[in-house]
Amino acid sequence: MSLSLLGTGRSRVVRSIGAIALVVGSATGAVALGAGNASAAPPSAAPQVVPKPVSTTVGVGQFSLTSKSRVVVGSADATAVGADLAAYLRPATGYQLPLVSGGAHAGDITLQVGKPAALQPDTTGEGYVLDATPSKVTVTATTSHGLYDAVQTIRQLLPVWIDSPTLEPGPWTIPSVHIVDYPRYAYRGVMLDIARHFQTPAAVMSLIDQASAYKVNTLHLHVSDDQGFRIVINGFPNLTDIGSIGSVGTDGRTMDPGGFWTQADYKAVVAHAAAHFMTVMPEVDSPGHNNAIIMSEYNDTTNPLLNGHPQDINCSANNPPQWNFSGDVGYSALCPESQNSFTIYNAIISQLSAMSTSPYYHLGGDEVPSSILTQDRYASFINQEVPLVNAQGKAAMGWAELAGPGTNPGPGSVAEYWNPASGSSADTVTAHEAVAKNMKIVMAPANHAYLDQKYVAGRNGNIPPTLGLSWACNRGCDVDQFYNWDPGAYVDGVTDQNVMGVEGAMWGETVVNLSNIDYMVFPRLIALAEVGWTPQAERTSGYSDFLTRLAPQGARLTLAGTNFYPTPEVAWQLDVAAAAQIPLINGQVSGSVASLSAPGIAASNITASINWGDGTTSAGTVDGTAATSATVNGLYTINGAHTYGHPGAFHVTITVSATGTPSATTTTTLKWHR
Ligand code: TNX
Repeated sequence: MSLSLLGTGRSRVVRSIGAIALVVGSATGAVALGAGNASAAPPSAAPQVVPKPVSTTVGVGQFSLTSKSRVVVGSADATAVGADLAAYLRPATGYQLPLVSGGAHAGDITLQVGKPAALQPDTTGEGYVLDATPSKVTVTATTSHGLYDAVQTIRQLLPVWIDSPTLEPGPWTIPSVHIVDYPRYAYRGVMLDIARHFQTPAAVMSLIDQASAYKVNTLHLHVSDDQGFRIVINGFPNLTDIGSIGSVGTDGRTMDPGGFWTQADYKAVVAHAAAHFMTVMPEVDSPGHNNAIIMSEYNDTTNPLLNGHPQDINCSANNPPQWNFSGDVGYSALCPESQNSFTIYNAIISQLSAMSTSPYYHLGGDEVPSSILTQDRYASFINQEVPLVNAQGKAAMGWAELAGPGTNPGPGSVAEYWNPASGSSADTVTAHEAVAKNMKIVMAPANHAYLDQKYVAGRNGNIPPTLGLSWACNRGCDVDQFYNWDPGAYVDGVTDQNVMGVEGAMWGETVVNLSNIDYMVFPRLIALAEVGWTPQAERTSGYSDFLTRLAPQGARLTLAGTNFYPTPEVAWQLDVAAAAQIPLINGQVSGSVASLSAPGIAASNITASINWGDGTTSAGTVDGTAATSATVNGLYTINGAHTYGHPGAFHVTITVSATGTPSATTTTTLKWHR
């Protein structure tokens, strides 16, 4: 019995051994409280956690979170994360979940900082040990970051509806499990380009919320490129007054709207990231990808910080410079001979560094053709810029060209390898140059890590039609391409000794808003999060194992309002939950009876049937909008109408079906007292 209940235990496939209806509370007579549902436990007891933990041992039975449960924090350094945990769990459960210290009671979740022997191999401090038994859940981690990582695991051990922003009926169970977990790589990043298309701080915070749920720990913000400069820099008002006027033109427009953040906006994003245990690393590309800076400062002759002749910063193809809001690259550069270049850069580097939490500052360094700057002049620029970065207490990171001939990227510097080339290809040269310069490497080969590449391209189609590029993925890069590679064995001679981590890069040429971004980022970033976290040996159980664990993330993203591409590689599931409160007034029900997550399935292809528990069954209607590249993969509502002939307690069963997907069911009890 207990074993058959391991797993999420609700809204699952109908191959049930009988539904369990829990009656929660009693109604006032006018309103019936929907109750717990839970059709069958899934046949496999393995918890569906992404990224997959280092080791997971499933025990017997399950823990139940109840209205009496508390979050027990063992010490002050666990308090903030304990508060996060309670805040994650309150909306869907409706439980108070008070934060307390002292001994744990049955039903409590305890977070404590300690040094479990099992975490000896963890060099990052992000590891944790999680024990769930039928009576309690206990987490021990060496740092509060480890506790936070464990909290993300706890969320995934609970049924998917825990991520609902509104009350859900439960039950809220966690399988008995012993998890020892820590990351493979210290650096697991997501890059967002807010230069090609301006994005609001709120959009970036939303990305932080979702990325951190998969233990991504670095937000790399690309805040400047040819088409825009996005952060106010004191002393250089033109950088935003002029530099932020536009974004890459899409949809037949020459230019899309621009925008910029104040320093207060930037600090708010950094604080939001810190609260999610993510550091923020800014990037202002250099010496190329610089047209917005050049357009801003070329005529800034009266700026007292410059020498009156700022035109000498311009080494671009065009002199004087001109705006170009297309996605062109490789035509702009700042001159390494101009003191003004470094006066401007010093202001940018010092102000952004002071506001940023990452130990790294990303100075770009990519794609400067030798026709614009020779390698000597490129290296000269880098070698003058690196000391400015180091003077702020930051190590330099850059695209892997940074490691090229003549550069001196400085102590602790990191090369971000973007080239798709692998193995012994001659095009892997930048990775070897980085190793030769004792640099660490962040792996982001474009054909495995560029989130702006189309899912399906070229001869197989063009998905999504209006978003994405295909230069690195000329047949498209779906989730498999993001999952099936090993950063420590990608380039011959570059091993985990050299690799510091992985990063997904969301370039902004084609993505206009958060919904567009989310559609390109998810679910592929989740694959990269596992590549960066899970030991390679644990991933050899294969891609299908990953896809099984990815499937429930569809409902979690949907519930969070996060758009995503419902790739056909994943057997997305129907997840249905009875409404927590179904109004039953004078024997009549009319309106929403359940919520449904059905990634990639149009409402018109879903049927719902409601067995009212009094001998009648009627069809429900399915309302909501399926995802497109511009709308969130919607949560559907099941509506129904029924009139009972007499008072009583009625066991209601709601079943949803769609071709090609196992149907799902949920049960609830309606009570009508006269
Ligand atoms: C390459 S590779 C770029 C970006 C573009 C991106 C588009 C590299 C470091 N830079 O400037 O936005 O391709 O996919």
